Amino acid sequence: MGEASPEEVLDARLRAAFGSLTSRHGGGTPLDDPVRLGSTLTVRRALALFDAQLASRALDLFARRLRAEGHGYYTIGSAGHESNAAVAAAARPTDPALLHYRSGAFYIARAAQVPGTTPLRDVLLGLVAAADEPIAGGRHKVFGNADLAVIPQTSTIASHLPRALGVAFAIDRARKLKVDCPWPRDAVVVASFGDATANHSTATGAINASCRVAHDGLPLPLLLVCEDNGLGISVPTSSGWIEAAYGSRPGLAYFTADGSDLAACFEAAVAAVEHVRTRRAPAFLHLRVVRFMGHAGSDAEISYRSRTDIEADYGRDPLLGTARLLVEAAVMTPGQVIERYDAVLGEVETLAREVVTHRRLGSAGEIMAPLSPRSPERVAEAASTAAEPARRVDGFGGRLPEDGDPLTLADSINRTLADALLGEPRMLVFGEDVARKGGVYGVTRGLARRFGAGRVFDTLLDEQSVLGVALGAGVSGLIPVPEIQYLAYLHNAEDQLRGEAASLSYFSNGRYRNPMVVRVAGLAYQKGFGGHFHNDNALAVLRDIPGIVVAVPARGDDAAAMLRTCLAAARIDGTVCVFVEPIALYHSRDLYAPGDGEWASRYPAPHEWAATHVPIGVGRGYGAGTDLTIVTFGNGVPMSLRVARRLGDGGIGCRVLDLRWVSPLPVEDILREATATGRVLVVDETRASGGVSEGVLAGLTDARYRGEVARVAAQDTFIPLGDAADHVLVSEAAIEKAAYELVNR
Ligand SMILES: Cc1ncc(C[n+]2csc(CCOP(=O)(O)OP(=O)(O)O)c2C)c(N)n1
Ligand SMILES: [Mg+2]
Repeated sequence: MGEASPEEVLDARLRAAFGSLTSRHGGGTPLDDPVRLGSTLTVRRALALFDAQLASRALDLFARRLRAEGHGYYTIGSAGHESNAAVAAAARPTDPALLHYRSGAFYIARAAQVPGTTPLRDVLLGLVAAADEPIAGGRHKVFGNADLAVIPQTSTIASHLPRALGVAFAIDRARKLKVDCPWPRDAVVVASFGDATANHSTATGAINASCRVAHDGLPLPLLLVCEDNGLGISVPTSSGWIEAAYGSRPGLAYFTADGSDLAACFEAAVAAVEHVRTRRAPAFLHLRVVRFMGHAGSDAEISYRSRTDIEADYGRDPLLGTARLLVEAAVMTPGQVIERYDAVLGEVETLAREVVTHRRLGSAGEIMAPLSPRSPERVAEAASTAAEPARRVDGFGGRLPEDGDPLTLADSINRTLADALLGEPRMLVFGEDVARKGGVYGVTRGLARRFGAGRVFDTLLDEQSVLGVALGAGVSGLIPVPEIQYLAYLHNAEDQLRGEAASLSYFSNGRYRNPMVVRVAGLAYQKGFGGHFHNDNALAVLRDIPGIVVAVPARGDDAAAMLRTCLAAARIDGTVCVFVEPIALYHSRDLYAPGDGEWASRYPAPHEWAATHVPIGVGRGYGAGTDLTIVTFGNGVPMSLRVARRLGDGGIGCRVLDLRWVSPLPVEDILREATATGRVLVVDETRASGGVSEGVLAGLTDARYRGEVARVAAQDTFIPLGDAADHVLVSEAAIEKAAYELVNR
């Protein structure tokens, strides 16, 4: 006989412990009596929560069995954490919840409050990656359900906490702005996570931001639930650390309970939820729990934990704790407890046998369908619709931008944001320095004054929190337009875009979306502020995120149209858009010669918006020369246009294609323009390795383009300070030289 598996051991220990409880005779304790003297937990509720706890445990046992049989793909369980069911009982099923992967009993207890739900089946479908699993559709094993207000999480620990902050922020902000929100006005956000996770910078950043918002007197109804089992896989969390770190934070009320005592957990959870709901202020609920069966199916915890420690945990099994409560209240006998446990195991077994027959995802098309849906016609229509004329006149203080002088890139973005704020009451503009200062480059100047601090506001200095507010606002019915001050400072928060924003629709089969347009000031060549971090010229990190749209406008009129497109795509399709604004072009007016004004552009009036609409993935052509096609974007556009004029003077006819969108690339335009001349020079201000030109060349290769190709791109380096930058960036001289070489091949 082989050694017993961890699940067999846990099951046997629990049965033995149930059996050894001292039976109290009596029975018939009224269902509405307290389960323990002085407790607010009634017998009725304790029984319901016990069912959720038992069911969660049964799912963990069957997750392992399904894995062993080759049907299941996930074995991280909730065993030992099941007192989190009490948190669900203390909250409402309409309170948005972002759950730890061990919050299974919470999920089941919440579902039990909503008629018609099938939580056990949901979880089992997730374990076997069935295509009809109700949230991720077989794309991931998560706790999520739009009917239960459970927003699904990724596996990246702590990455849901900035979003939780954002959802909490959005509830009261939406009410203040009188716009619709999917969550009730007095909702509380519940976000659970582990003790090791509580140390992650993403967690500490989000918790710090919550404290700060509360400190500033703004509403932030967020309940942070730390399910502290004392371990992060194999690494212990020092004893007392969670309480030391979070027990006395400004603005953060601290509650704690022993996770083996359901009544104590319920009371603490009720107090914590009450605090958050009535005061609209954050709280930290610290549940001290144990973890059974190691971290996951393959983890042999005996290699890093002592037998004594492992042994001691069995005495703190929350299922045993609840059974003891019920037996001591003479609600059940030990025999009845075991009968109940067996009944739940039987129920899960029957469901498990059934779910393995369900269909799995069957094609790339099916898998990718919810990634980033697009409805170009509806987007075009929405992008062409402005606020009422009278509102615009009022909003622009009587000076409509279309009646004024031609505008720079920066001013066009400013007017477009104003127009969008006028037309879309759900839209928010925020970031570091965007409000009072009006942005480092003045792009958001005047917007805070005109639209008020409720809609245009400064955030604290934490890009993860900036994007987290956007994630939470987007999923709460608002249209966030966060600003990242410089491209180089997106990187420390990039996972909020990649792991969270871009993946939400995918991992929720389109049930949740987080529309947003992230404005990022970026790219090189700016003279005011030198060095790499203000001249970051790399976009690879954005281009490889599935589903997102990355726009790089080079001139004012394009910026206006493209920003309207991005905002419309966010509203209509829930698209995650990144709008990269070339800093060096913000204030350019001239193209060929000082004073020519050729890089400024008239702001189109609303009746012209439809005709000037720029769809996602459509570039802009300049010229019709037949000798050479220059494919470029951003700062490369004015440089290439100047070179093209000089080449023209030398008898070489050029056409220039501005990609405008670096993701998705305008592949059709590239091919058409390339074929027209048979010679393509890609002018790429991003780096040779990982830069945009790689995508352009791959697009040409994929389409079996047979003509001549060359490229100029920036060096594979960081950008140095001062004029030394010119040695590593693409220059007009280099473009011109490469053009001659290509034409003379
Ligand atoms: C950002 C990140 N780093 C590493 C991991 C790998 N990982 C998964 S769970 C885990 C430990 C988490 O411990 P804790 O937060 O205490 O939760 P527990 O599993 O103990 O409930 C780690 C390191 C991850 N998922 N995400
Ligand atoms: Mg832990």
